[in-house]
Amino acid sequence: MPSSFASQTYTARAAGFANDLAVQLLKLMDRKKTNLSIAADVTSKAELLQLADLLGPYICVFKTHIDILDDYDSSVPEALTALAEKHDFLIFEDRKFADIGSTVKAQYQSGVYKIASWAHITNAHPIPGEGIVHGLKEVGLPLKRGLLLLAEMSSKGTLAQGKYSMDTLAMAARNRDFVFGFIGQRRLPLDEPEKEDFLYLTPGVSMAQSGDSLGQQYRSPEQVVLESGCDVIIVGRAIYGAADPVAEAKKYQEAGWNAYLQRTRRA
Ligand code: S5P
Repeated sequence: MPSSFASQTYTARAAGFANDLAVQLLKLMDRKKTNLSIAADVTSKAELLQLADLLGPYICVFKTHIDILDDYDSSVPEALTALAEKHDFLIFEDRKFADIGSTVKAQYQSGVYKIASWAHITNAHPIPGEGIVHGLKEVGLPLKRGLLLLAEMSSKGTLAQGKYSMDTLAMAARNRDFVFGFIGQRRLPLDEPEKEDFLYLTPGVSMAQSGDSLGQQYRSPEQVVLESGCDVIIVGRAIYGAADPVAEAKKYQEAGWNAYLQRTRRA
């Protein structure tokens, strides 16, 4: 580390992506000078929309778990979309699909949440095999959406490691029109030197804690971006749980951005 791709600017890397949304995200990050994503794991729509409005100026991606809202209704995606336009960020529904292609297709398109109709980005576990990507792609590609695969997880004892993670990369490489990156803990090159670029979005980030009581494990923005070559830091409780979430978001934005500048300069 850093690989040849990780040492380039986000904008320079945009040309190497087949998925439109990845191109949009890479350019957005340089334009806004942020590689911060907020994991807004709150349970009321008022809190969720307030976080999106308050933190919108400092983030590139707003990550939701829409199914934890106690008071969800169809006005939520509409309001979130308006805030995404106002503040120039993308919406990532962290749905972690994990079923056969036919089922995930229905889960993505239909039901209460109709995720595909509003979430620019969603993600899936590769555990069922490649049919999961094909099913989601049938719905998402015509809508110009993008998919991330979970190659690794931040939690203690995760089974997503070793060959499983490398096979996940190979699955993504066969579906570059739709899959533009990973949820992962470090850049995992398929080939050395890397032939194809992917984006790595990384949760498990805190500057204050090393973990929680339920197996979450944290690293600093520097460890994630500079040492592990990841592209986007995903920060949840460390920001929305702070007394002043805006001040905290600014700190994480600055730390993530400085790590990226150092990474691209030292090449
Ligand atoms: O490996 C993972 C993958 C994800 S998407 N580990 C994670 O923690 N996440 C998500 O990131 C998790 O679902 C939560 O929304 C967020 C981390 O939240 P925090 O409060 O621990 O920062």
